[in-house]
Amino acid sequence: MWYFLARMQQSAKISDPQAEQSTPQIRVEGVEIRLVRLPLLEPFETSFGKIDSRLIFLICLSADGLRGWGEVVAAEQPLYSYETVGTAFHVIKDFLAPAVLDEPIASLADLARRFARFRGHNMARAGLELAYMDLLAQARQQSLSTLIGGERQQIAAGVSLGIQLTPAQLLKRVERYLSLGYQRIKLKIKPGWDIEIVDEVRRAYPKILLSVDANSAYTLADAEHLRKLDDFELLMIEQPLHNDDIVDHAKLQRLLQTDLCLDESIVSQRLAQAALDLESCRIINIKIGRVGGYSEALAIHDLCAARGVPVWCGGMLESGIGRAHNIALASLRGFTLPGDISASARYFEHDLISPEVTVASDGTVAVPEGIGLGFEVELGFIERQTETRVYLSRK
Ligand code: OSB
Ligand code: MG
Repeated sequence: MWYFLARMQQSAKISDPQAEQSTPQIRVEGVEIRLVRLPLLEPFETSFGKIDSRLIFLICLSADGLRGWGEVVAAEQPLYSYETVGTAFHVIKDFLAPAVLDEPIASLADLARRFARFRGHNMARAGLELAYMDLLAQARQQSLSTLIGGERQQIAAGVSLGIQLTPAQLLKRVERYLSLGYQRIKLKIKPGWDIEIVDEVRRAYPKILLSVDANSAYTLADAEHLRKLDDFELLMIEQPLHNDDIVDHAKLQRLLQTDLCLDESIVSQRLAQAALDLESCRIINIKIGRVGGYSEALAIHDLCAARGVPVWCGGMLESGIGRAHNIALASLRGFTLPGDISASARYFEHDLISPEVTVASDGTVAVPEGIGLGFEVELGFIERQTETRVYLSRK
């Protein structure tokens, strides 16, 4: 009961970050879009495909001499979701940026309301919400974490390991990240790369926090096969079934002991609520991009906290700019499981922020206390890597 009351008070703070401190309205003068190519140190393979670089989609909002940064996490191909760099570019340029530039922004809720009439394109809207929140944090001289009511000084780091050519290569990577202190290992699985490799990793490391992520590679007809995963004491099985399903997942959850976690299916607070009502999962992965920004991510966090459902912060192979936002989000009290938040060096030779994100030997990432993102944005490096730059301003 005590805990519940504490949560209720905190929710009130979270859902209206400006309730306790007045903020000047933010009059956005320009929306800059930059597409920045960043090679990955290693290719990343999931059940839906393999990539060896990211085209990082940055948004920079300017207002009153301040610059707020956000990242659109869409990929180049519509494989994880229907959004792409191209669709996000179109939707931002033609619909969302004009709504941002229209009138001074009073609050996060005001911004979310302007976007509410548009359907879908969550990653595009999230990019603008992120940049706005960085601006707001700077205007209030606060860190992003403080702005949203974060309580943790450190967050638990996990790593998501892609499909490898051989089980031996996978084991080598598991060993590497465990020796670096990572608190949870997640294995990407697909038919043909599942039971045997989980068995091998589990036998080598009987005690670690281990989970799997199928990115929708199975159907309910595979239930008997997936039941074999119950033997390995997994922390969770992430998104085994179709990307927009919550009904079959509920049927599958009833057949499994292992907790299911939904990623792709949870695109809004409404769907999170429906999935919890249906008992489609017992854990939720919150990705700010997938759910359309901070307003929705905070609402899902609050919903899950009120229902005692653990959440964790997912990743989309973001640059340090998106990662800084993920770190802030994961500092909220309800993020009780290690996230897919890894060091910059796990992804890139050179990140877009300094200092780079590092994981301490105890497997934690420090939540920065500096204003805004809490990291410097490496403008010179961004400039050198920029493939496309577009500046939108009020007509
Ligand atoms: O399903 O969580 C996923 C990366 C791209 C698209 C989808 C996913 C992922 C990851 C990587 O698992 C998480 C990360 O380290 O950023
Ligand atoms: Mg996932």
